[in-house]
Amino acid sequence: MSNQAQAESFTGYVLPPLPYGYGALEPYIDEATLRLHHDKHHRAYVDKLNTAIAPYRRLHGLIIEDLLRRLDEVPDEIRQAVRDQGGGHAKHQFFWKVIGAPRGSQPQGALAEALQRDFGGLEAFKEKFSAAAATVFGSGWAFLVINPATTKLEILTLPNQDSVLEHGRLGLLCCDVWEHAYYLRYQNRRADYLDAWWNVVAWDVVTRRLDNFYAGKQQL
Ligand code: MN3
Repeated sequence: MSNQAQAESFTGYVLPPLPYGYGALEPYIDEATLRLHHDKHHRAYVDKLNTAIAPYRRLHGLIIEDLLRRLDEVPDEIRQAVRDQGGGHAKHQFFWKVIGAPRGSQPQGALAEALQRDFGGLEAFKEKFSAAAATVFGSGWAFLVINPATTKLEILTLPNQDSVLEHGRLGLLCCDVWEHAYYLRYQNRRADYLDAWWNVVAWDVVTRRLDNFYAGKQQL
């Protein structure tokens, strides 16, 4: 089959619908920002990723996390596009899941214990995470991850759309600090966005992600 024909038969990655209404995170994250962020920015990552990999049939059908884990097998000419656009798709998919309408959830069980052990408790963790997120230079993300080698929790920041999977870590929580995530409501006040963002963190989901890790289930 020619590359052209493969490209035509390739359906590719799909933009998942936002798992809540566009206004669900008000007043912390406004509806206009969420609409643009999901429908325009996230869609663009998906579309550009699909364009990049369409001619490379052996890369088709992988879940996005596996594609990012196997970046070294991706041809040189599209590796950066896959890192950027694929990383963008994976992280936004992750981001939408770990935030939600405020429902008063708190870290539970193993997560609560690990936050105490590794950071001195939830409030101390939040301070450290916010400080790390506030100092990401330019565009990037902050993450709470588990290091499978040590089973300790770590805070990690990465530029652009780089993936924690490239660093051998599994993400539990992530915060988008690209300006497109907050500029409409908060302009240049990233610290105000971060303060508001804690209100929409879905701690029940984050708790389950760590429980899944301990149970040996794949993180998605
Ligand atoms: Mn974003």
